[in-house]
Amino acid sequence: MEAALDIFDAQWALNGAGVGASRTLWLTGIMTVAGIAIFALVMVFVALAWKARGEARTWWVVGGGIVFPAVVLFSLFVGSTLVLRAIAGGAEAAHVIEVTGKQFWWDVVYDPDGRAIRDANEIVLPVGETVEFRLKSADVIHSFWVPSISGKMDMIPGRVNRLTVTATEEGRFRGQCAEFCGLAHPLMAFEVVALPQDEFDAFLDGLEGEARDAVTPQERRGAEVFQTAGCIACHRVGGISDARIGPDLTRVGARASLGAGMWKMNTGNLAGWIADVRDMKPGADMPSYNHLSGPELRALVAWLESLE
Ligand code: HEC
Ligand SMILES: [Cu+2]
Repeated sequence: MEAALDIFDAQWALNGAGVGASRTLWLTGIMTVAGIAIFALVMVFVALAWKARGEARTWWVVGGGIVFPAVVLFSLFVGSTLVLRAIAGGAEAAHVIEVTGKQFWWDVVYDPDGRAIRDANEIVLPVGETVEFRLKSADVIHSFWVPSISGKMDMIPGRVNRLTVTATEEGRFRGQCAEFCGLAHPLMAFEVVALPQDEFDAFLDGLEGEARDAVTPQERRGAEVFQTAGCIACHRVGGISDARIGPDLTRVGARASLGAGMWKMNTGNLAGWIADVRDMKPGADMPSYNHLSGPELRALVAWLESLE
């Protein structure tokens, strides 16, 4: 079984694929260089104070050991506060995306005040536009983090935290829950897809409304199994069911990953997920369906894959 995205490639704070990430990277560079230079200078001060005698020694100690660090720390504090403010935004956002952390996956609503288009575990962004994330939690504290694009922000039950983000490069990036939230916490990831504006608009239009109809007899059989096996108690599929206990599956077949950024989306993994979810993602709050017959499982998987 193949994992979804390569962590060392797609979840990397040094990519600088977003405004927040680039500024943080820049600040990290300044802090590192300044840190090394200051360390060297302070060592020089120590040596000078060591050699000096009487009043001169006091001056080196007070100047090099108190005044100098105070000035340096204050400047770095001002610099990082400015960067933090720039990152935290307040900027007028072109789009709002609401993301709710749940044990152990992500509920996504585009344009929550308007069209309220639902999805899960994959977040599509328009490149070059400011996006305001409204971050919530349905259970415990999670933390929303896409290192290549932006800094992290906690998701706290009963609160709405805002994070303004601008992706500056097209691509596929990995996000990860950054606050221990239970057994499957390290397996609570997601994918961010940064697309040109027109493709983003087309994506949203395609996602709105009902799922694609079942066409082949096998797909129709799969849609039936989805209802009789009880999946509808937890999952929404536009036009078929409206439950919100588990991830929205209206376009599950179009997602690149399965199990909240964990596995590659493909036939084998999808069948394995349904038949034995506990094995695919220990801690996932979904029952295993190992009692489904082979043909039932194959039909169900064929239908889910057709939902794009
Ligand atoms: C009791 C509620 C519940 C039932 C019933 C249920 N699921 Fe789930 N399902 C979940 C939860 C919760 C998750 C998220 C697990 C995680 O990633 O931590 C999930 C995840 C999934 C995913 C992965 C989605 C993604 O984007 O990664 C698929 C596919 C899925 N379920 C299919 C099914 C099918 C098919 C059935 C019926 C045979 C079913 N589920 C029944 C709760 C349920
Ligand atoms: Cu979490």
